[in-house]
Amino acid sequence: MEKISACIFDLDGVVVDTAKYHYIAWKSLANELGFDFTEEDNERLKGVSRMTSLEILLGIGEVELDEATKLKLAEKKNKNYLEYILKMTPDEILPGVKEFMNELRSKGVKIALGSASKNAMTILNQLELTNYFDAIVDGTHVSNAKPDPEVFLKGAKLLKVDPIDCVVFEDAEAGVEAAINGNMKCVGIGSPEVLGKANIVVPGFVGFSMAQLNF
Ligand code: B16
Ligand code: MG
Repeated sequence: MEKISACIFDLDGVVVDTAKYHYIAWKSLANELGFDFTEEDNERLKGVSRMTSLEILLGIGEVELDEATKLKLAEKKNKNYLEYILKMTPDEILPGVKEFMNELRSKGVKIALGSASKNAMTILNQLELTNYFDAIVDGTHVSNAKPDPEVFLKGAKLLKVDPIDCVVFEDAEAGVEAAINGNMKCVGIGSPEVLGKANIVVPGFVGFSMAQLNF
């Protein structure tokens, strides 16, 4: 096995399923604007920033708005989304995640977060997971969205490890590309059809261990 100094985790879709709450909040906004927003549409928002998500949603509804209105709508959606987030509990951590993180800790592998979300700190606190991370980089710290590798490279820098010795865990295609663009290894969490560029793709963390990081 090659040297692995750090594992960098995406948040939504890897550590926790917040996509369902994003969906409720975006759908409610779309309905207010007079059009429907399906679960299939919601797939297009995974891993994408809040404002880009809004642009995609408005494109689906063929609605054109000025910048000030867009900012207000994004804020409104986030307020609604936060009502769900603030009710989350540690039970919502996806199965196997904590066990794998405990293994990493016991083997001296550093752990970082690399998420597009500006609500990452709130979510980690709700999940009581904040203390598991040696470094946290989220949507409030970066100016370039995935597939730009900025979020992961910042994590590696904070941990003082070489990108080549990092493994990224990602559920979105743009996130897998960001890892590759950062010269990091990547485990895709989800389906091989979408995440085929990752070194390996697994459905989730149940039964997952460092032994599988042998690529
Ligand atoms: P927020 P990740 C991403 O999280 C979500 O996948 C994406 O759907 C969301 O639009 C984005 O965070 C921004 O979230 O509105 O909370 O800032 O997968 O990068 O952890
Ligand atoms: Mg994600």
